[in-house]
Amino acid sequence: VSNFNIIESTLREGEQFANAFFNTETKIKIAKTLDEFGVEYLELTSPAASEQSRQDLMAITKLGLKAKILTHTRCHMDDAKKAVETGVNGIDVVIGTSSYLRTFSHGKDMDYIVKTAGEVINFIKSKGIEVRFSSEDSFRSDLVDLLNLYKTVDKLGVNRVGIADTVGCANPRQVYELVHTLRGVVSCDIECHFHNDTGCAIANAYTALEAGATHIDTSILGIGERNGITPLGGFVAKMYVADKRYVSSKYKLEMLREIDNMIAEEVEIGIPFNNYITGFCAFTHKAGIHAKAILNNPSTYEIIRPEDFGMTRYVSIGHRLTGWNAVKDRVEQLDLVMTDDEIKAVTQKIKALADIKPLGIEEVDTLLRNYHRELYGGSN
Ligand code: HCA
Ligand code: CU
Repeated sequence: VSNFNIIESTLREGEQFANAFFNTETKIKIAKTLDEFGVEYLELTSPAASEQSRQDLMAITKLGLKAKILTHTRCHMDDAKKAVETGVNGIDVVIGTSSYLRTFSHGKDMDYIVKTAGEVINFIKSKGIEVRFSSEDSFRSDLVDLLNLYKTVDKLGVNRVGIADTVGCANPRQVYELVHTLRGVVSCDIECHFHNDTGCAIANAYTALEAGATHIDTSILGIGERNGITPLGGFVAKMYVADKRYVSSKYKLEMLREIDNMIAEEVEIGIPFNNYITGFCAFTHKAGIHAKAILNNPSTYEIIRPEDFGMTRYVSIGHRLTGWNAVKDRVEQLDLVMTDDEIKAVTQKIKALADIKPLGIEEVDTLLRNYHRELYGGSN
């Protein structure tokens, strides 16, 4: 995976999250923060959604951000006409292609879809605006229908075609196959959008890139319809592990914590304990064996360097799984001098107490200081 672009959709897919209500000021703050982080594109709600949505979109196109501003519309001339008047750099057009959506949502057949797609794409291109064409529910659509449709729109000169796992049913192997097949059929860029209903959204995004996709949709903390899509932070973590230098040069990684916090606060949720990078224990090491190795060389049990993301590692010692090497490290941090045998003895005291109840770091420190005083006296 040598090159990729992020289409950050917190301001579109993210608005579909149960708790999301972004006023103009908040949208501007989110857009500016993501732009500073370095995402290549920002995708915003359709101007056809509401009058305020239209005005907010125009306000954001006027900010002069580095990121390209996209809006997201149905494959319909009415929507396309509204969208081209807003000053956006590009329009992400979407239509449902699975038999579920064709039957129970918009009720159109494939011939209609091909014809309307052509009209809408030609119109947007005639305005000199970037256009992406995507199917919705791609993984439950007929493969032959899909490939024919993409081949047609590629010939019309779309900038990107999109694949969307709208219901979160796809696994990485299916993603690889579909994107790889599509790569052989179109010459334009390929964008992918993955819902996370079964926990595959990051893996699917990574695999899509391996198979030849070029653009990935994300949202902050993964917020979106139902349980959301590929989270920005988790996706960046995955890509960072694949190519530290490229990813660190592209994005201001140390901003992730501020970005996750900003959205958590806006939509009134906590950051999940097990969140990538910014979860409270993402860099906490506990078992004695881990702690010892981490203190010798962090790479033993860390694939991500916390300092690259402005985070700090924490070695937890107030528990029954603790080991004397980790305790020794704390003793040194506290500037206490003890022999290894004494440290081993005080470790046993910590374990005995921690068998009864978990200990906070202050309690451990007090225990260490008291023990030191018993041995050596003084005021420590
Ligand atoms: C939705 C639409 C969409 C569109 C994805 C895209 C999806 O169902 O709300 O245009 O890339 O998941 O299919 O978000
Ligand atoms: Cu979606």
